[in-house]
Amino acid sequence: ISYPINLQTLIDRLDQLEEHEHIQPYKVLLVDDSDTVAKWASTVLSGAGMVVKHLADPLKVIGWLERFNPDILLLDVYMPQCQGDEIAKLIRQRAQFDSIPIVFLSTETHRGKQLMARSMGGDDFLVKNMDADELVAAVSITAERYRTLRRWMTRDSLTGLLNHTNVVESLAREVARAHKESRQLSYAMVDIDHFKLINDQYGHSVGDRVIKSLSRLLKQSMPNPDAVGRYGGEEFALIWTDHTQIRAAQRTDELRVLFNGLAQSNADGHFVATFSAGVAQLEDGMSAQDLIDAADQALYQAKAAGRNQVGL
Ligand code: GH3
Ligand code: MG
Ligand code: MG
Ligand code: MG
Repeated sequence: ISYPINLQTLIDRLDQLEEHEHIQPYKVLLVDDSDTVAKWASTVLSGAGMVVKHLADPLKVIGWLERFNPDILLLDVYMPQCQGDEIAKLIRQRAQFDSIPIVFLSTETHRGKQLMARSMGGDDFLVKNMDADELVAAVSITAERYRTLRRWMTRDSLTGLLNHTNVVESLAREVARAHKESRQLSYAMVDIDHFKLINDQYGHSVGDRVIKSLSRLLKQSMPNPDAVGRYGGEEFALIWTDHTQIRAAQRTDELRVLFNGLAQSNADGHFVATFSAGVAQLEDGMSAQDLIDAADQALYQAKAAGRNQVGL
């Protein structure tokens, strides 16, 4: 099916929104030695739909940041074991936690001391006698801002798919898991055929729409939306977990047929776009890069053999 351009733009927007449909509740890690404060904050934030984990011992925070992977850390300043701002400083020395906001929650009302704590790596400073609404608003605003930031860092803006860096990281994780647990793993590199011609004949905005229509198809058809990434311009990466090469090639070929069936629209009417793909499977001793290279080699064969086909 094809739609007029303005409607198509709207559909693309909705597609991008789709991913936000399954909004995950914010995960809050609350570090406070006071049970009273912890109980109050936990009740308020859980009541607003958040998932709260309370830690009374600040020295356990690093382990819990890794395990719980919170959207936000609420940190008391005065605790018997150590100061919250010292904890913040320690966390900020580790790049892996850069995208977790730290908000102090303290009875401290002295401006200078608040600023000092923030200079140690805190994003905000909340004073403990606030009302419930204020706490919920402050936590959700900061958590949401960081989520948006993370989304921009990991996703491609044209398609909403994982970007190059993140799909390669995702593949590396799956390669490690497949080796460790002796699972099958295949990888497909998909490349639109003669894409330069599409750009040259119809213009870049039509080219962009072809890229988006393929992204949408791949996102909707893959078992897990994060198994698809935009590897490069008109190149896509498909991670087929628990698939042999043959099975992954069959399923990639089904996608190829579906893509053939889409009518792409330009100013004068419709045209058909095609892709070629190369599929490789993980063998003993192979790295993620080896897998990508093998798929690339198979893609090259598919192109040389006439395009619009899946190579092994
Ligand atoms: P082949 O069948 O061998 O893959 O031919 P091709 O023309 O698709 O191959 P090539 O890789 O040489 O061309 C890809 C082109 O895609 C080059 C580049 O200008 C274009 N391109 C890359 N990213 C984008 C994008 O985001 N939007 C548009 N419209 N074009 C893009
Ligand atoms: Mg305290
Ligand atoms: Mg290419
Ligand atoms: Mg191409």
